[in-house]
Amino acid sequence: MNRKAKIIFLLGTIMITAFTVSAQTFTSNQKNAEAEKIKAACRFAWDGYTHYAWGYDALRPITKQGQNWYDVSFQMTPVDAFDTFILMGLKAEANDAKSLVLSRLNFNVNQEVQLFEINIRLLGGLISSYELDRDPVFMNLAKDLGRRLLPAFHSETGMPYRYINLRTGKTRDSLSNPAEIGTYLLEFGKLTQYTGDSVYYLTAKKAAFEVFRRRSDNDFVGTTIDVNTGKWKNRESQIGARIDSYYEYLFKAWKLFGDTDCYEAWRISNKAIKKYLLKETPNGSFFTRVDMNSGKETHSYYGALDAFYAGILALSGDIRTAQEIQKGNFYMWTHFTMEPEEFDFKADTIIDPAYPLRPENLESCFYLYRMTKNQNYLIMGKKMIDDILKNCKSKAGYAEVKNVKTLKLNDYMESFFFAETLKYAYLLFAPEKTLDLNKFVFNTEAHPLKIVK
Ligand code: DMJ
Repeated sequence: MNRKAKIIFLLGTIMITAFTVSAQTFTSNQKNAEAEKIKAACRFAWDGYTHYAWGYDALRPITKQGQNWYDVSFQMTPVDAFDTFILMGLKAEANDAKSLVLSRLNFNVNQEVQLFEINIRLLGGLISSYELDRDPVFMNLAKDLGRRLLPAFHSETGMPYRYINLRTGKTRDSLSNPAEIGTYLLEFGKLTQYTGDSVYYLTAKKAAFEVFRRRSDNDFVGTTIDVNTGKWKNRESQIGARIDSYYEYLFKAWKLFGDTDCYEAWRISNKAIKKYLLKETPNGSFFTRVDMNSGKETHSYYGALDAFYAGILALSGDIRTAQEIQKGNFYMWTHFTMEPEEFDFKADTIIDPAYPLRPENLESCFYLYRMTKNQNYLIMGKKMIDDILKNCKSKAGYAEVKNVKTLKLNDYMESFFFAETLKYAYLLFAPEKTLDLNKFVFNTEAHPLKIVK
């Protein structure tokens, strides 16, 4: 190449580079506009709830009705939504939600509930609401609920039953799983902080470690276990449904409370996860499923729930692996119109075609953006948000997708759409000071809890 050609080539390269970077750069005005768009979506969804489902657990946005989980309402949507409204600065919506919670939420009812869901959505939501708003009624409700949940742990091993009656304390269903056994450390630890009673944290920690000490020689846990006999009933190991937040809470109990036992359990588990489950492919990295004893692959399935792990790795400082997984997460989202609940990453085929408004992919995108400031995560996040707002929008809110191939909708809006999906989407574009990750840790339902010094 002669001198002139070299200069032209160099200039061309500079221009292409400059164009690529500027095309991928969000100005602060553009970030504001994205944040405002998500706030508007949140207002629209809440309007639907207030018009058609006021006081119910959830909204059915297509037929415009309310729906409860049980015979009585536990105000799932307002509890889950309150802290999101606070973070978004939606004052009127926060007041609405608060008035419902304070005037209607009552745990003194003869009703059996699922311990895990009540803990992550309601107990986590109430504690977080108290920490952001300081109204003592939130904390009184949390303490009352926590006390009613404790008898669930009175099994032969200390691992909890899946269901408990809030008034009688009667328990049911000893066949549980690591997520439904190990996801209490954060909420119960906070109860210990606010009641001064160590029973909460000790109970939650014992349960999680009863799972951990039954791990295989490969350091894996299975998917189903009997909380009385302590025997594994399903030995498939993976990081998605029924196991996910067990790992999440081991790591986050260290972040929130500085519990080094939990960190060590997470470190050992994470080493096994990375050694046996993590699979690199040209489309990004995915986690596979194995038999907990042999380590042999059972299914090469990966899905919406598994996507959270990139966020945990990003928080832990393992950015390189997190980035590879997020590449896989985004492939899963874009390859099939929208993210399916589960796909076979080797066969590249869908196993479960639903998209029930899940947050995990956006959640990991949010953590990676915070940790790297790489604009690509804003681009990824925007694509996912735009797909949700376009494909899930219905008459009075946002509906689950029954099948990502046909985009047919299902008449239900999960409360975690407010608690998590919209929150992570908003925080991705909002100024960092809106939520400082040095001061807060999110529970698995994205309720921010203040880090205890
Ligand atoms: C939420 O209830 C929680 O994030 C839970 O840990 C897993 N699934 C849903 C959201 O997908």
